[in-house]
Order: sequence, then structure tokens, then C-alpha cells
Amino acid sequence: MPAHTRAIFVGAAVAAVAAGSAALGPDVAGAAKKHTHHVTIKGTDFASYRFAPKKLTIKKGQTVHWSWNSNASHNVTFSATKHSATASQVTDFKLKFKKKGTFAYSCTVHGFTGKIVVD
Ligand SMILES: [Cu+2]
Repeated sequence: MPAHTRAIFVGAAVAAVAAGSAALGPDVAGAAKKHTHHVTIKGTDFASYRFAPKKLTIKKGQTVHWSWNSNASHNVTFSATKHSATASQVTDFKLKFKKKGTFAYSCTVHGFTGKIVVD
């Protein structure tokens, strides 16, 4: 799966954060001044599934939350060791980004991709 191997370099730059139970707030995509950011998965079929937003720019030390409720199973995969569960509903997969850089990820089920830019 080429989309998966592209994300391998991320390595230790992202750190898993213990899953919490806090309710997600409104979509704060693109609001770089916020400390947490939210990405979801939209679409209804193979051709339309996508991360929204596809590219998100954040500041070092901020956390990105992914959640979705879809008609198919998806995942968020940065590397073999940094990834979410594969499920049609994920309520709060989150990662804290401790280093600057551009971190690509994908859903390895469908191959669509996303990108977190940490500046
Ligand atoms: Cu998918």
C-alpha cells in the first residue's frame, strides 16, 4: 500500500495521547491558534471518502483529534506503530505533535490521504 509507506517517516515525531472521553467540540479545522484541532472523514463511497480537512496546519505542541461515523471502516495511519483502529466509527483518536514538519497519513483501507503541517 503506497499510501501507507509514505507515512513511515513520521516515527517518534508524533506521540500517542491516551484516549480520553471528553466530548469533541465544534470543528476547529484551520484555526491554528486553537490548541486542539479536529479532522473527520467525509464521503459515502470509495470515490468520495476523504479526510476533512485534508491538510491541517497547527503549532508545535498542539493535538489533533480524529473522529468519524461512516458507512465503511477507515483508519488514520501515520506508520506501523502510529495509527488508529480500523472501524466505521471512531470517536476520538488523537495525537500530539511535538516536532515541526509535515506529517502525511492515510486511510490504508481506501488509500485517501491527509497531511498535518506543524509549524
Ligand atoms: Cu477509508
